[in-house]
Amino acid sequence: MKGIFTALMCSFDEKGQVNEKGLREIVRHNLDVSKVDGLYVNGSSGENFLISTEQKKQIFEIVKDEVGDQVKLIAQVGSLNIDEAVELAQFVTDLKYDAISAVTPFYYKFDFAEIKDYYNTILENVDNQMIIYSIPALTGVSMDLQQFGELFENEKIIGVKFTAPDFFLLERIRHAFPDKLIYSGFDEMLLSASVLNIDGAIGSTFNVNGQRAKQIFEFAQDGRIEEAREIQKVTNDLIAEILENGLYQTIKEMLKTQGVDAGFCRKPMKTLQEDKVLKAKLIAEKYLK
Ligand code: SI3
Repeated sequence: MKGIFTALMCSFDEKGQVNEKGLREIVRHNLDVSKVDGLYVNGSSGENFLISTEQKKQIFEIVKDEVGDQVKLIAQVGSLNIDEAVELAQFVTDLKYDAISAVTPFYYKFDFAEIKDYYNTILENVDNQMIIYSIPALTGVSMDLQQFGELFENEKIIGVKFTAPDFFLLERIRHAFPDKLIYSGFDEMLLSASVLNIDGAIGSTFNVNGQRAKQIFEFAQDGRIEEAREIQKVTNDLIAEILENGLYQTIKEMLKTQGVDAGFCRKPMKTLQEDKVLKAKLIAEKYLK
């Protein structure tokens, strides 16, 4: 379960329906070109919070069918509707996903006891292992070291996807829980997290920049920091341009330049205007081989 996991994008058609052919092509690009170690399915980058339960299931099925046992698969099943989270957790466990993950419950200001109950309830109903998805900037939910420790008391919780720029907390978690898996979630901070001895990373830009992400992670593990830093620099030039142009839309347009039918984003995400589509093509030309 260690290594570079792409936070998989999904191809949608203009009406917002899953484009199966395009989704399979995105998967293949990640496996055959980027050669990542695994896929994180139906996370933020998969526009999970914009789609129906049936669409989530459809995506989980297509991805598993395309991947088989080639790489590890983590299914993000978190939902404010806990019945949906349990239903999806059972669904992907039957499909033989290697692990489940769930975003911390958001929107309502849940207290920690409620958050803990959410994870334990999902896990009581499923025979699988869980990776907590912590992304405070989007959920507003921050947890401290002691709270992570309390969640980790459940042995089925095997790790955390840590998407926060708090390297003090990251180091403390690493030190306190050497046996739990820590995945970094900010691609632009991959090297900084890697030197703290994380187990892997999960990111959206790996859909187009997976090879460089693998190099950064592997160089850092080998102590080849200067080489890793050079690649992180190019990576961050790329990420800065992607963020300025529109994150998910730009990654999709870049994938299209590689012959991948990456489709559109779901509303309310906007469709890029022609000038930004052109800019995405220029970014692809500059950074993709
Ligand atoms: O769940 C997911 O799709 C992710 O793994 C999200 C991941 O942490 C990304 N965060 C968001 C909000 O998209 C990052 O990969 C992020 O896009 C990247 O670091 C650029 O800021």
